[in-house]
Amino acid sequence: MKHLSIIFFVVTVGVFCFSCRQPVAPPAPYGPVPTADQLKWQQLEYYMFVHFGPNTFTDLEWGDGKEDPRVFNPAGLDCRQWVETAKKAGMKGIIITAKHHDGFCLWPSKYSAHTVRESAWKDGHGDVLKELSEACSEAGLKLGVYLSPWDRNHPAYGTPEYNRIFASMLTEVLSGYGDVFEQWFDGANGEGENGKKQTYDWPLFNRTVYESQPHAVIFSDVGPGCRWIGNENGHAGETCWSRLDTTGFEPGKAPAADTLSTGNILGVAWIPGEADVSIRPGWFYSSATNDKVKPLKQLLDIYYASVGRNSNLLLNVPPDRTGRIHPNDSARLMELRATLDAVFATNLLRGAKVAASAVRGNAPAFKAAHVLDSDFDTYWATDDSVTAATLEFDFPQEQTFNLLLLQEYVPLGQRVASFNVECWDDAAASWKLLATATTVGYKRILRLPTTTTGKLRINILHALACPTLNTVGLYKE
Ligand code: FUL
Repeated sequence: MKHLSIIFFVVTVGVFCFSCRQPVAPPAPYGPVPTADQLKWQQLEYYMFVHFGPNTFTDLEWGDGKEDPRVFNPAGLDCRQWVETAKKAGMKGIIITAKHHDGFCLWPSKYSAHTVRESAWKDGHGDVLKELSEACSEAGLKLGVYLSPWDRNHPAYGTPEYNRIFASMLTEVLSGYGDVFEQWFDGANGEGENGKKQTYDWPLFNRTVYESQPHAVIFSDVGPGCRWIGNENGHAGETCWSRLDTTGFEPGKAPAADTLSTGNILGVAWIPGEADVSIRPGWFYSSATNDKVKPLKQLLDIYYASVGRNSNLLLNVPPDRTGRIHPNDSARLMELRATLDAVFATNLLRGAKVAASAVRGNAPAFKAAHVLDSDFDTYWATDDSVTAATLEFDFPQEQTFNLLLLQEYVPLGQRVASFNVECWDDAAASWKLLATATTVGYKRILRLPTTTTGKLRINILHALACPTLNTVGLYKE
C-alpha cells in the first residue's frame, strides 16, 4: 500500500511539473483569417493609382472607344518619374489602367486593334506596361494592373467569345511583365460598340489571374482578395470589418455601399477593404484641374479615414499629356508624406509602463508590453474566456497627444467590436472618457481631442473572441 502511494505521489508530481513546462497555447484563429498574400498586401497600406490613356488627351472620363488611337502620344513619357514620385511619397506600389472602358490597351495586345501599337506614340513601337514594370522593379515598387472587362471598342464585346478574348488579354498582361501584386477589376458593365452588353465570366477571369499570378490579390466589389470600400471618396466605415458575405453577389452586383464600407461582422470570407480616391476631381488628367489638387487637410482626412480605418489607400495621381506627373500633384504628395513622417516619428508611449487587467495564462509570451515592441508577431492576449479587458499606460511624465493607433494581430482573425479610451484627470482624481469606437482590425487610428495626461487607459468593451493586440501608439498631430 505504502509502495502504491509513493508511485502515485511520483506520478502526480511528474504530471504537475510537465504541465508547468507546457507553454501557454496561443489563441486559436477566430473566423476567417487572411492568407499570407492578403496579409502582405494589407501591410502595403498605401499605393498609387494611375489613370492614363486616350482620355488623358481628350479630357474625357469615359472614352467611347471610337477615339482615334493616334491621340495617345505622351511624347515625354517618364515612368521612372512616376516611380520616383510614388516612392518619395511613401507609396509601396503603382496600379495602372492597362485597359479602361474605352478598350485602349497600354500594351501592344495581340487581341485588340486599339492599342499603343496603333497610336502615334513612338511610331507604334511603345509599351507603357514594359516601361512601368521595368521602372517599378528597378526601384523595388510593386506593380498592379486595372483591366476593365467593359470594352466600348472591341468588336466581340457582347458575345461569349469576348470572355475568352478578355481572359487572353489578362494572360498577356499577367505573364509578360513580372510580378503583379494586385489585379484590379471594375464591375462596370455597359454597352459595347454594337449596343450589346456582356455577361462576364468571373470564375474564368479569376482563374486566369491565379494561373499567371498565384500570389496576386484580386480587387473587385466583392473580392476575392480585397473589396471596394463602397465610395470613391477614400473613406472606409468607422466600423470596418475585413469580413464580407458574398453569396449572391458579384462585381457590378455588389452589396449596398454601406455594407461595403463596414463589412459584415460575421462575414464568412476574409475580404479587407481598399479605398480608392483621386487626388484631383477626375480620375484622368485634365489641365482644367491643375489647381484643383486636393488640399493637404483633405488628404490627411482621407488617410485617417482609410489606413486609419482598417483599409488600404489607393490614391490616384493621373499623369499629364507629356506622360509625367504634374508638379502640383507631386508637391502635395510630398507635403502629405512630410506631415505623416513628422506625426508618426515618435510613439509617445515609448518608456511608459503598461499593465493589463488580464494576460493569457499569465504567460510572458502574451504580456501587455508586446503592444510596445515593434514586432508584428508578438501580441498581448487574454484567456479565451476573457473578451473584455483593459490596458493601462503610466507615463514617466505627462504627454500631450491627439492620435491613438491600435493594431490587432489579424493573422488570428478580427475580434474587437467595441472599445473606449480614457485619460486620467488629476484635478478630478478620476478617469475621463476621450473616445468610444468599434472595430480595430489590421490598423485603427483615432483622432482624439488634444489631451495632456500622465495615464491612459484603453478598455476593450467587447471582443468576439479574446482580444489580441500587437501595437498601441500615441502621437500628436
Ligand atoms: C470606376 C470607373 O468607371 C472610373 O472611370 C474609374 O476608373 C474608377 C476607379 O472606377 O468604376
